[in-house]
Amino acid sequence: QKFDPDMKLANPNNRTIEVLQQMLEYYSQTADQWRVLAYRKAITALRKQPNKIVTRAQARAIPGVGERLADKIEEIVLTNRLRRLENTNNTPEDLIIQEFLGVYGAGLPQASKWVAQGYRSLEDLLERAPLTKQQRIGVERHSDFAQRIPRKEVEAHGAIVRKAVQAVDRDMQVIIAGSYRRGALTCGDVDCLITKPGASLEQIRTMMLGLVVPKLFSSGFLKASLAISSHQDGSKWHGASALPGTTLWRRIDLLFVPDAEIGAALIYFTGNDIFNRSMRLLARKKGMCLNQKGLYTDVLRNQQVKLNGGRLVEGRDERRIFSVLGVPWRPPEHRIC
Ligand code: DCP
Ligand code: MG
Ligand code: MN
Repeated sequence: QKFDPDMKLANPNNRTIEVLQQMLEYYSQTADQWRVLAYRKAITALRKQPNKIVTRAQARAIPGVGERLADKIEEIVLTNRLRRLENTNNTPEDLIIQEFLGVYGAGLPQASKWVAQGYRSLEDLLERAPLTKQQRIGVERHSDFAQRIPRKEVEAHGAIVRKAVQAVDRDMQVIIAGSYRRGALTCGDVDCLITKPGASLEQIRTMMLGLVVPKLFSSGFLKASLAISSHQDGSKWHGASALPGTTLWRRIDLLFVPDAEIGAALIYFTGNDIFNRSMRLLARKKGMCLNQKGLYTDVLRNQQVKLNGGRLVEGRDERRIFSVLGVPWRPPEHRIC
């Protein structure tokens, strides 16, 4: 269900949702994925309520709202605010950690470590902290990477990658996935799936890392590499790119996908992450396993622990993965949970 600004005005739980949204944003910066999930569920559920939810009991009666969240909803309605929210932003350390979490590649452990070591600002990090090459880029380009990318610009980045890819091999394909494929008007990064009919991962990776990526660096489009999976079945290159004549760096992910896995990869990299989670959960309930490589059946589990990987049912055909799971086809624009 997409967020509709007109709905926001009409929704009687507008203010509550707004405060919960702020909490969600806070938790999504602390890598507390369970809380993020709980808040997202509660917000989605509240949006569907025709009446204003005022008491803890009313909130508790909504599916998807647990006890602790019900308490918070009541507190928001009564006080028009949430104490916890003020506490979370209270200490200066918290604010600094939040700023540091915006650095590409820095998770909570790294961000807290920097604070514990006495660094107080991005300038501090740049001047005094021992940074890896990638961390330095993350800090220097912090404000670039924080900016959303308009859809048209995502397309332009994709087109440059496609041109370079197809100059090497006419049959290679570039599909822009992620929030772009879900129809978002602005995106956090550019997610490019690189594939080719009949090709293996090895073939695609060799072509990309050996020819295309170096070429895109020398043409000046690629600016920096931030993460490359170097292990044997490594399948990604994360970095930064800029359109010709511009100075703004964007985050770009190149994801190498063998033909046999393109359907499962399309599902995984289209997301969103919550939609993925519910698809994986559904697969598990049916004794199957869904990951970014395929849908597997006859997976033997003993108390949650996977005993064997199962048998591949489908990896290539996105629609067929939906139908084997018994899920009616959902176009990417509707995969927002
Ligand atoms: N993904 C996932 N779980 C994660 C990270 C990613 O399932 N922990 C999947 C779902 C995402 C997709 O990969 O939709 C792409 O990841 P991004 O981080 O690029 O997220 P989006 O493209 O969805 O959003 P944004 O516009 O912020 O890039
Ligand atoms: Mg993305
Ligand atoms: Mn991405």
